[in-house]
Amino acid sequence: MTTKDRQLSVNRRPFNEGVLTTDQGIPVQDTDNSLRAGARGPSLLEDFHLREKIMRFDHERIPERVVHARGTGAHGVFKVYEPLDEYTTADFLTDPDAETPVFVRFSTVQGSRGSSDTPRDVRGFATKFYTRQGNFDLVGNNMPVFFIQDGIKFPDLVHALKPEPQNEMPQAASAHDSFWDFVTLQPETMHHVIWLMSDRAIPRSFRMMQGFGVHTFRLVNGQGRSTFVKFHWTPVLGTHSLVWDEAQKIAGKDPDYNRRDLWEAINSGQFPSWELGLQLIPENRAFEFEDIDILDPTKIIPEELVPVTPVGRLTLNRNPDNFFAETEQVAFCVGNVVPGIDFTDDPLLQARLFSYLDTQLNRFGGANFFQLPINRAIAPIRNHQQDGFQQHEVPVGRANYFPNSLGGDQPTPAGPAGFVHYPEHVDGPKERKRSETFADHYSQATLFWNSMSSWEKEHIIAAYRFELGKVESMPIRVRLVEHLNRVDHDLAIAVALGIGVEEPVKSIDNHGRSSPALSQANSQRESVLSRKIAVLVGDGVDARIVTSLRDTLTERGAIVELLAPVDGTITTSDGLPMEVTRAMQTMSSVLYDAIVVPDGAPDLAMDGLAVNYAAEAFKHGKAVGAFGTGLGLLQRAQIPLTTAPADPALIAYDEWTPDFATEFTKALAAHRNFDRDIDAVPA
Ligand code: HDD
Repeated sequence: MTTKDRQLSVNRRPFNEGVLTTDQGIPVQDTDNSLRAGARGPSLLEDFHLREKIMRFDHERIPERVVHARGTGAHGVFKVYEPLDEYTTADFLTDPDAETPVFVRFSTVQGSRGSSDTPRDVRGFATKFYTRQGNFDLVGNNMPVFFIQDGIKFPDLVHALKPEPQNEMPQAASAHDSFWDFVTLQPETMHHVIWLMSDRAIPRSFRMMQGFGVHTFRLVNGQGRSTFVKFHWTPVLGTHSLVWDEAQKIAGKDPDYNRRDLWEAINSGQFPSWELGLQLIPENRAFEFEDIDILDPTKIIPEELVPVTPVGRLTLNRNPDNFFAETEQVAFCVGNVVPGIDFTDDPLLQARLFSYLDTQLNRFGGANFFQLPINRAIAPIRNHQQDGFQQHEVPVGRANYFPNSLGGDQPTPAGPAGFVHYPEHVDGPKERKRSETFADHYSQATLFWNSMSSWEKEHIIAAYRFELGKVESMPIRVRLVEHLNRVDHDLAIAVALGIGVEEPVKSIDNHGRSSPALSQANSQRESVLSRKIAVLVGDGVDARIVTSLRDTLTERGAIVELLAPVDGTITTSDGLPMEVTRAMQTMSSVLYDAIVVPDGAPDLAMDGLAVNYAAEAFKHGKAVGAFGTGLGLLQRAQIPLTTAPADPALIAYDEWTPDFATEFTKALAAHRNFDRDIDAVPA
């Protein structure tokens, strides 16, 4: 149990215990009938239980977050590997014995609170570290750059991105005119937009996405020396994505897809984990990078220039007890930093320092939201701030000011032991002006494009085509192609071809640089941990083989579900009943990472739904396996069983052998085979 957990336990109240009472603790006689003047008469105003119950219901909602409204969270711990005293005094980064409690909230950006988990969107990755020196909030995203360079453009960006004002459409989608109008008029967005068009925008799982602090921050050590830093979270399970067709279908089949995935993984003890990595840049190297101003949040510092040093491990190990109390009420503020961590002059970061505190006042209706159990620091809070809506504490004493003699002059400022702002020297005229060093908007979009594998490039082209295909204004489409032409000529042509825009004339040469770390094709592909497999079964399958397959995959950490035409049991080849997990109708191939069709139930090949499971899984690049009569189903799904070169994710055996499980595991770990030819498969 962490310190935070112990602190939270004071506020836990079981839902299901004892006698029903009012909010005043008065036992309730009957909660099904209001107090009436006669059984058929009018309700009486004096019915305090009725009034309270309805009043409480009427007031259940608080304003949803203006962005990142849809999200889910979990508790966990962070541990640093080695003391980082050389760079920072932050206690949680210098004491390898310290297990710092954390709460992490993942989110989408555009959609409202009830929207689906899988739109094409940026994902938020916000971490509250409850350190012994107070709360540190690292409020990042799963993409390392941002759309705009100055926070003053944030309202414009968000207005353009969110549903349009005249009809509140489309929900949770960037594929509409106002978004593309804005971004094509604001070319600093081009780098982030190409990330948004990549598969990064449709993560397979929150557990399989990176996180980034985006801005350059500062670490400050005991001698007052500052080092610029960029924060990276790298998922132990690798960085993996869905495909767009799949993401759209999941939005209907299971809008809670990512939320459920996190919840189930934690409940089943498969605790998701990320490594914290730092890119450390000594002050005197800040101007060393050609074309990159470290204060510009639309730029990365490629790992080839500054490597990412792994420094610690985050593990999420406990689901919240209550969604509203914890996940909805958690209030992140970018301004929450601890001694040893400080800000930089990145103009996006500077605006965020205002916005987060301000928005929490709107969400909570007052300044005491820091007292809510989920937001409360584990460090002692002592000051002379007071009163306001919802004061939960009872401050005792009379000296509510400083200095004072009536209270022993306490609490006393800590002096140099407190948070000392880094004494950065600043000098300049007041002016509304952007630095010339922020002027390059294309070369890192090109870097990203160049770093993609061929299938990633195909997915990006398809995404631009999809999005711009929904844009009604032709001039906006044309403008986008003009911008892409400055990123890469071939990309511009490919997109233009798909959206009815004339091929542009080549205007610039691609600089040819790439950064392999940017490609998801280079991510970890060894583990099948928590991968979900649907085994399609029907009457006649061999129980021994199905059980052996299931056991082998389960032992390796995968989750195997047996799906049959109807729920309940099937009759296996030895005439005995075998319990299935669910009926095929209640699920869908898009909710699984892989499909297996075993021998013994040839009738399944005549079941359109079963055939669709296989066809769709194949279309989405997933591992598809079959043996014996199972092959017949793949044939009906028009899956080419005799492709050359062999498809490593198509495991087709004439009969069962234990090798099948081994080969299938390999294919599953590889996540997807996007190199297969899927165009002919109808799904
Ligand atoms: Fe923001 C929420 C991430 C720029 C203003 N933002 C919010 C959340 C995340 C981010 C993850 C959800 C926090 C949660 O789970 O409660 N935002 C970012 C990143 C940015 C960024 C990585 C750029 C690097 N944001 C940004 C700017 C502004 C805001 C420039 C305003 C000037 N963001 C907000 C906000 C939100 C928010 C309006 C809405 C709800 C909240 O803060 O708590 O204040």
